[in-house]
Amino acid sequence: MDFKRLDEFAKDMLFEAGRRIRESFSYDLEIETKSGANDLVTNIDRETELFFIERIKTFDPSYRILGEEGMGEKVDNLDGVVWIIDPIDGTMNFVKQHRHFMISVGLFVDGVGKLGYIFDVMREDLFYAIAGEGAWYNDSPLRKLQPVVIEEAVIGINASWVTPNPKINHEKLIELVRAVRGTRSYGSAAMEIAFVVSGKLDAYISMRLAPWDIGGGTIIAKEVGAIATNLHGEWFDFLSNDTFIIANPHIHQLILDKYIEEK
Ligand code: 2AM
Ligand code: CA
Repeated sequence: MDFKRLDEFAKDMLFEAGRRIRESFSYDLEIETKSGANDLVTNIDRETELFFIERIKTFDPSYRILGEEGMGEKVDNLDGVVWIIDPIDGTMNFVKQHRHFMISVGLFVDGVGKLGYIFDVMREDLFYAIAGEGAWYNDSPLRKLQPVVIEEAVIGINASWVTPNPKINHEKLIELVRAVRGTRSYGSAAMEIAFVVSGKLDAYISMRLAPWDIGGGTIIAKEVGAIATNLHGEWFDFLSNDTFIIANPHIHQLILDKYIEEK
């Protein structure tokens, strides 16, 4: 496969999707809730996913699309070429802040990640990777992650996991919050992953992420030496939701061993 050509195709598609989303602020958003009051979707999420499906199917009708909004065919395996897409990651930020939301795209061939993109729509900032060739932030190559110790780490975590919750021992996470230099919470998993692969964060942890939240980011992670696993230290099937950690390789195992205790 010609990944250079696919990379150019993917970037054109992302930049145009970004333009459309930015223009959408001039008309009304239709906002609905999905699984709960803080799980939002808008007409723009759906329209953007449809735009990707139309573009990709025009490029090659055999390609399949696994998108958050389920606007394409049902995808229950990763045979052949599958694009895993979140048209807007951080929908609450999109709705409330008009910034801090990303488009996340991963191209998988027979289940192996080949091209990964995280696009910050309002800043027009692109983090991306071509498997085996490297990763970039716009035109600048991303470096391999440099060693970091836990005391100097800045980690991304949502405050709700540090309160009593059914998924994880929050007391241990409090110890982690005390051990590190600082914590951040941006409200877009793809943005936090983009920050880890570019060294702006040293780890990001979530109890509940879907394939489209992490598909593109895990491909970029491999190129810079960031380690992405579920909280058991395992790789993902990219078809179901899972727990998630991406971290600098020097602290990934330490965080799992010392600070993570799932219920
Ligand atoms: P979204 O905006 O695409 O829904 C917010 O903390 C992060 O978690 C966002 O990346 C958000 O993605 C994701 N998220 C929110 N609700 C989710 C759910 N029910 N399952 C998986 N990821 C979710
Ligand atoms: Ca989304």
